[in-house]
Amino acid sequence: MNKRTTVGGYLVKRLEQIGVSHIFGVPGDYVLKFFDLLEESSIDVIGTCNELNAGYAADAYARFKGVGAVCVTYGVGAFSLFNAIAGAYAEYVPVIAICGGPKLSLRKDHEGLLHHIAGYATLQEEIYEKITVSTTLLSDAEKAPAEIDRVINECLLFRRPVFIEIPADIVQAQCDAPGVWDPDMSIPLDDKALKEAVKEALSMIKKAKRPAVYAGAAFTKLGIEDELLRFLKRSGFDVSSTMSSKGMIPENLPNFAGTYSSKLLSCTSRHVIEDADVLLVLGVIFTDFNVGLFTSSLVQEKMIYAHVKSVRIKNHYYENVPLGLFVHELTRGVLEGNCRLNEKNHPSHILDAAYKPRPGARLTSKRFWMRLNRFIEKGQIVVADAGSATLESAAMHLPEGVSMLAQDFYLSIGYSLPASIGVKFAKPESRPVVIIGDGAFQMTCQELSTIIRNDQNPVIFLINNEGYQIERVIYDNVYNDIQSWQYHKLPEIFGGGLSFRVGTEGELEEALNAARENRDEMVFIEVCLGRFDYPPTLEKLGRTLR
Ligand SMILES: Cc1ncc(C[n+]2csc(CCOP(=O)(O)OP(=O)(O)O)c2C)c(N)n1
Ligand SMILES: [Mg+2]
Repeated sequence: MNKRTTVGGYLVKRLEQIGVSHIFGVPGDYVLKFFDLLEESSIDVIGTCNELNAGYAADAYARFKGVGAVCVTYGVGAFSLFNAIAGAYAEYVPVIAICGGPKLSLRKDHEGLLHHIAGYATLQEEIYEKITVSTTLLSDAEKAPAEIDRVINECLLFRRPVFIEIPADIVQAQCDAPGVWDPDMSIPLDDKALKEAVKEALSMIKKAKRPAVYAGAAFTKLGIEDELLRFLKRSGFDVSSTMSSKGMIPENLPNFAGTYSSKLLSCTSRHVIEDADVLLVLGVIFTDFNVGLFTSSLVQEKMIYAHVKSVRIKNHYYENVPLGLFVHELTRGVLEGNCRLNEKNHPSHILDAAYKPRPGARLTSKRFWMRLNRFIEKGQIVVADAGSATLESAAMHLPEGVSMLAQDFYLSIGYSLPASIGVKFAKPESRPVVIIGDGAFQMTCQELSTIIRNDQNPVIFLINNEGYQIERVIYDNVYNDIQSWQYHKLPEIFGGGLSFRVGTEGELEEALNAARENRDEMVFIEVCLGRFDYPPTLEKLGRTLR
C-alpha cells in the first residue's frame, strides 16, 4: 500500500524537492488552505503588495536559483499576475505559477455565482495556456500527483513558466505521497551529430583570420559558464556578451570586447562581432536589442550558431547536440591562441578617465553614469529597469564578480524593484543595486515596503528625469510627462531605510558614502536629472529610432 498525503501536501513537497525555498504571492479565500500548508513547510512565504510584483520577484529568483514559484488567488490574483508570467515566457524563465480556485463541488451548479470568475471558470487556465509551456487544473485527486510531476518537469525541461490551479476542495483531498524527485533532465545527445558539428566548426575556425564569439545567457541558465570560459581562455578569441549575459564573462578578461548591441553600444564590440570572418554565436537568443535594433549586419554564412541543444552551421542543422558538450569539444580541438584584441581598445579603458567630484556642480546624466560605474563593486548585482537604465548599465564596465539582471527583451517597466527582492532571497550574500526610472518606479513602488519588511539592503537609484525619457528621445509630447512625486519621502512613509535626494555632485558623494557605510540597510537615492539631459547610449538609441 502506497503512503498517502494530500494534494496540497504533494505539491509543497515537490516544490521543496526541486529547490524552492521562497515563494512569492498574495493570499485570497480560494487559496488560504494551500497557504497554510506552505506556512507549515520549509518554504518561506514572501507576501508582496500585489501579484504582478510577486511574479517579478519569482522571475528574478528563478534566474538565480534555477526555478521560482508564485502563489495567488483565483481570477483577481491570476489575472494580475499575467504580465509577469508573460515576461517569464518571453525570456525563458522557469516559474511555477500556482493559483487557488473555487471548490469543484460548487462549480457544477453555481458557477455563474462564484466571486472572482470572469466569463467562465476555466477561462483563466485557457489564457495561461498561451503564455506557459504547460497548465493543469487539479480536478482529480488521484491523478493530481502525475499532473503535478508532468508540469513541473516541463517547467524545468523547457525553462519556461507553467500554471497549476488547485481548487479549494482539492487541497486536502487524499492522494499517493511523492517519492524521490529524480527525473532525467539531461539534454538528449546524438553522438554522431556532435562529432560532425564539431568537425565542421573546427574546419571553419582553422581557416579563420578574425574569429570571434558572441556569447549569450544560456550558459548561466544551464550553469555551464565554466565551459565557455575555458574555451575563451584557450582560444584567445575576442568575445562580446549580450545585454542579458552581461557579467557572465569576467569583463577584465583580455579578450573581452564589451557588450554588443551594434551601433548602440561599444565600438570595440561592434568591430569585433561585425568584422569577424567566423562568428561563434553561442547560447544567444536573437532579439532586436542584441542586434542593435537592426543596425547590425551579421552574415549567417559566417556563423556557427549553437544553442541549448542544437547547432546550425550554414545550412547544416545538427539536433541533439548539447551546448556544453559542443563547447567542451571545441576547446579540445581548437589550437591554443593568444588574445588578439588590441589592449588599447579594451572596454576597461572607459574607467581610465578620473572622476573628481565637483561638489557644487549640478549633476548631469553623463557624470552620474560615470560615477555610478565607479561605485559598482564585487558582490553587487545590478538590477536595471527597462528604459535608459538597461542601456546605460550595459555600457558600464563591470568588475569581476558583478552580474546584471534586466528584462532586456520583454522590457516591462517597473520590473527591477520587485525583481531585486527575488534576487536578494536567491543570493542572500549579494547586494542588489537597483537602477530605475521615475516612470518605472511609479508602477511598482509599493514594494519598497516589502524590501523594508524583509530587512533587505539594496541600493536603489531612482532616476528622476520628470517622465518617460526613453520615449521623449524618440518623439516628445505631453503624454511623456508624469506627476512629480517627492520620491525620497517614500522610504519614511513605508517605514525604513536611508533616503537621499541628490541634485549636485557633492550630494551624490554623500549618498554613495552612506550606501557604502550602511551595508545592511536599504539606501534609496533619488537622483534629479534634467528631463532633456539624455545619457550617451540613450541619445544613440534616439537617433537610431528617429
Ligand atoms: C509595463 C509597461 N508599460 C509601458 C511600457 C512602455 N514604456 C517603455 S519605456 C517607458 C518609459 C520609461 O520611463 P522611465 O522609467 O522614467 O525611464 P527613463 O527612460 O525616463 O529613464 C514606457 C512607458 C513598458 N515598456 N512597460
Ligand atoms: Mg524617467
